[in-house]
Amino acid sequence: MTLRLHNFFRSSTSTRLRAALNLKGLDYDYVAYVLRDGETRTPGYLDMNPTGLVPTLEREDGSFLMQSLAIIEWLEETYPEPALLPPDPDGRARVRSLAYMIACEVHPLGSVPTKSFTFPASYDSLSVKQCGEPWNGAIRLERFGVGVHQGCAPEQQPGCEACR
Ligand SMILES: N[C@@H](CCC(=O)N[C@@H](CS)C(=O)NCC(=O)O)C(=O)O
Repeated sequence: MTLRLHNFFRSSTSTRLRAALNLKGLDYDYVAYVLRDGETRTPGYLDMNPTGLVPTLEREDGSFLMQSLAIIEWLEETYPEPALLPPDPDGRARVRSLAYMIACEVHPLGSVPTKSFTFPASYDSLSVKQCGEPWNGAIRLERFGVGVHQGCAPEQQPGCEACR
């Protein structure tokens, strides 16, 4: 058996893990879930990952890992080459600080629970943008020279992979 990735194609946490797996050149089986259909809230999924979130990595021995950054750290320690982190402590601190900015500050604002509490009746992206502006991690990331997709005009969104 190979690694099995339980994930959702449009989930940013799943995407960061797929990127790490692909950069390391690791083979894995892709197991797809649809979040809005509640497919990660079933007893079977909760047995693998009690948080009901994606991604979950199933290992060769049938055990499971959760939390995308913890899984990426595990990959880095288990399959050190090619390395995802730079060799020097300063470089490692820089990469980790960018990763934590996204995971700790940007991601929670766009998560399903945040959006459903904040905009229970009518969720629209303009309101989310206005609400998120004071904490907009993307702006901080750009100060580090990291390009961030800010979203297309409505008429361009159907053709844009990142907006879909
Ligand atoms: N800190 C977790 C966050 C995982 C997470 O929020 N996953 C989202 C998709 S990006 C999810 O499963 N959402 C479904 C839900 O909240 O019901 C990680 O990095 O793995």
